[in-house]
Amino acid sequence: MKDEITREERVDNLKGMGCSRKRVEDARFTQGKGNYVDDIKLDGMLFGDFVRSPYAHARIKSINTAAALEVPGVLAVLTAADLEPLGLHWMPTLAGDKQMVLADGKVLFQGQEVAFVVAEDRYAAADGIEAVEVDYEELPVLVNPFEALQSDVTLREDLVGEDGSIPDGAHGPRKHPNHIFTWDAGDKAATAEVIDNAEVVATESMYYHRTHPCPLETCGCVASMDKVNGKLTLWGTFQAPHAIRTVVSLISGIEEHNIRVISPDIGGGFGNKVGAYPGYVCSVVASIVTGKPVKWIEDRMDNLMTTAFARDYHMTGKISATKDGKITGLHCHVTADHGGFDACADPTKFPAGFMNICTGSYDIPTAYLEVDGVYTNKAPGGVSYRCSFRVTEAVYFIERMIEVLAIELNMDAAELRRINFIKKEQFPYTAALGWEYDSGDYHTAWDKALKTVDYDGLRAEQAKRVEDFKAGKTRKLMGIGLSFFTEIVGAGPVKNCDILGLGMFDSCEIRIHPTGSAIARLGTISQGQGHATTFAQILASEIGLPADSITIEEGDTDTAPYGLGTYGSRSTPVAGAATAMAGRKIRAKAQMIAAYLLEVHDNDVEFDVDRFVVKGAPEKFKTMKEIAFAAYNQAIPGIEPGLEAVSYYDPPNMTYPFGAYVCVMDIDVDTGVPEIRRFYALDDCGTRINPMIIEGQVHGGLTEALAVALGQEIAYDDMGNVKTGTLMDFFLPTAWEVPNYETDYTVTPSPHHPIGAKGVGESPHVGGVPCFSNAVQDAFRPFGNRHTNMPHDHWRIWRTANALGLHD
Ligand code: MCN
Ligand code: CUM
Repeated sequence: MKDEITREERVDNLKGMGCSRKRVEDARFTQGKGNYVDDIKLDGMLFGDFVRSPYAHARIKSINTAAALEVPGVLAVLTAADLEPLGLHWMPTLAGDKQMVLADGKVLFQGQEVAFVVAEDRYAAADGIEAVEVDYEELPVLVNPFEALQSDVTLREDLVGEDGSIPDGAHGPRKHPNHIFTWDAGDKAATAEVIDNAEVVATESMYYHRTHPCPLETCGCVASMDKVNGKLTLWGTFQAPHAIRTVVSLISGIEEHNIRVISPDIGGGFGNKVGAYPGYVCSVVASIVTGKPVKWIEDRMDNLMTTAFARDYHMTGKISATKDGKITGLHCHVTADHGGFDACADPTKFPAGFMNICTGSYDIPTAYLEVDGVYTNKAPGGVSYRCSFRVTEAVYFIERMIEVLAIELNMDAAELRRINFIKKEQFPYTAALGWEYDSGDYHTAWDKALKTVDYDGLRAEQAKRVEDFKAGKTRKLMGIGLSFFTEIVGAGPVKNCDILGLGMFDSCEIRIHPTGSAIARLGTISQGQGHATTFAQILASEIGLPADSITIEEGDTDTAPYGLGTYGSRSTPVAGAATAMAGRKIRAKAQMIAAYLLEVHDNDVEFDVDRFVVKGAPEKFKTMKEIAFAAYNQAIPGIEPGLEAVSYYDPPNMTYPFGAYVCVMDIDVDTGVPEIRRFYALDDCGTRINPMIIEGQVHGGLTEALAVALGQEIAYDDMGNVKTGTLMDFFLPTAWEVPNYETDYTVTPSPHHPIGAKGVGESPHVGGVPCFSNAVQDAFRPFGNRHTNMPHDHWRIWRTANALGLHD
């Protein structure tokens, strides 16, 4: 048989790995045909909403629901007293703590859920909420974790013995009633010794402020209990639908096979939708009580004020080096503000996430990290916002410490990085705090970045600008922001990563249909990352069927294989690997079918793009389409009919993507307005599946980095009032503030991942925040600036200029 088309054309037809295939999801999204939770409308569906606490810390003396129950359309009002007999007034958090579902005796943060009003529609629920009378007695408020650790006000009375004793928490001993855990890594004594005897030491304290990912779609769910069949269906904004099913089963007692959890389209997750919220529990209970479906959807203020915040890390560092800039040791202490309940969503053994990657991209022989978690009167959460489990904090910390050390050494910060990078030949590299970096080539990436932006030219221009400024010729300073980051994503190896005891493997199940098209289902769930597009590309390359003929389905626990969901940029490293492995099982069976059809031995055929060919006789082949059909219509001795496969993949290690970013900024010292002139981002995420999707991820992550570095903050006043609970006060960048990003890449495959891919979803955020911040700080370096805290909004930048005497 003669080919009609060339081999290259056959490759192109697959739209497999490496192709900038257009997003298949966008057909529905761009036409308003997405199906989000709030689009779900069921017969007789009710609406539930919360009475929330106006106080950050108060005792609840009484709740009177009588007037609310009189409001037309209100059907029920749930309080902790109603949930208590069911054992549902508290729920477990993903961090081993427990959290009130509805206020039980007291409230611990502003906006906390106090009562759940169930009504015929959202409007009646709102009227009902107004009519619930709650009598509060205000208590002293603690919003500063350092004060909380000294205070004699106990926030969590449930965690103190009657005799005043302090029982251990989920992560060991606690040293104060408001203390959650101490977690450490590395060699404390050796690090102290190295730093004490070092030629040069730089010390700095920094605060990575509290912020919020603010997805366009807020959190919500619809619970529908079918009492006849005993089946509960729960639609919701879940980044981990299977884990939610298990949690719902464990806390409700409903058997897991009778629970179906569905994540429909999700309008952005960014970690905000990993945890379990009181709204889920109350909706389920309300549906069971009323026998009707119940919907709960947060409004914007609810979302900003109460669901998973990000960061709130107070970090103090010491970094030591030789006179010529070789780093010898690193010490980091963190005071971590977790709010009223420890509801972080880290792997169990890592209460501070992967903060112990804080040695960054550098070969630092000795290091020590210690983290103290603290309760305060703020909303719970802590792991969200493209954070890779606190890697944003870790990278911000080390990239600021490097800059401060460069000042101390009076050295160029790019050069200081270069001489300390882990070298290509050192991989796999075991860091002082324990992680084994799989692969990297930092010098190549750094040199490419610096060359592309003409780093030396920029520094010369900056020096000239300083001269001009001093001579009164300009009021604008120039900052060159540098950052080099190493991420750790793909949680994770079951041996050290679990959430609530569930090992963090992931999965893919493939069914090939007789006509040569397919459906693949995964344990992950896209929230905008384009999985339906990219996972089909992995399969296209693995099994030789066009990506356009492969449906990817996620998010329905009745159909998808068990997986831990999408966060920590784990989908590609874990579920992507499962996809490739399941594809290879398909291919292995296809090989046997092909050999049978071609009447040769299995070993005499080989895979070639979209077919198996007889070795040495390329004109003799069977296409995957033909093989698929044969799997269903031929009786092949020794081979079962059908063509299906499933893979559960436990990754042997995490993946370690990295990148080199440069930001060039002009700052008007009189207005404090920064103008981003250039932003260059080089990312290395190993094998690239879809360059266009990667670029989209990078643009999104950088824009969120800009937001966090330059203005976004969840700020509290001393009374625990959230000062930034609306989009009037909470900065969301628009096209107006966002610069034109230049993206670039190198490719250093992961040696242990079946296709060499590393994650990328969070990289631009992790690397972007220090890059923007360093640009601001660098502009002021010639005038004596060492460190100022984010967010660098216009007011704070102006104050920095003022404090440095630049307005005199
Ligand atoms: N990709 C690729 N080649 C690679 C790596 C990734 O083409 N070498 C593609 C993937 O196939 C996938 C996308 O890039 O389509 C992101 O993949 P990955 O890095 O594996 O991250 P996840 O899919 O696990 O997404 C999670 C990550 C996280 S944790 C946050 S937070 C975040 C982020 O993704 N939330 C997002 N990006 C987001 N983007 C959107 N639009 N919405 C969110 O909520
Ligand atoms: Cu930490 S935000 Mo993402 O892991 O969903």
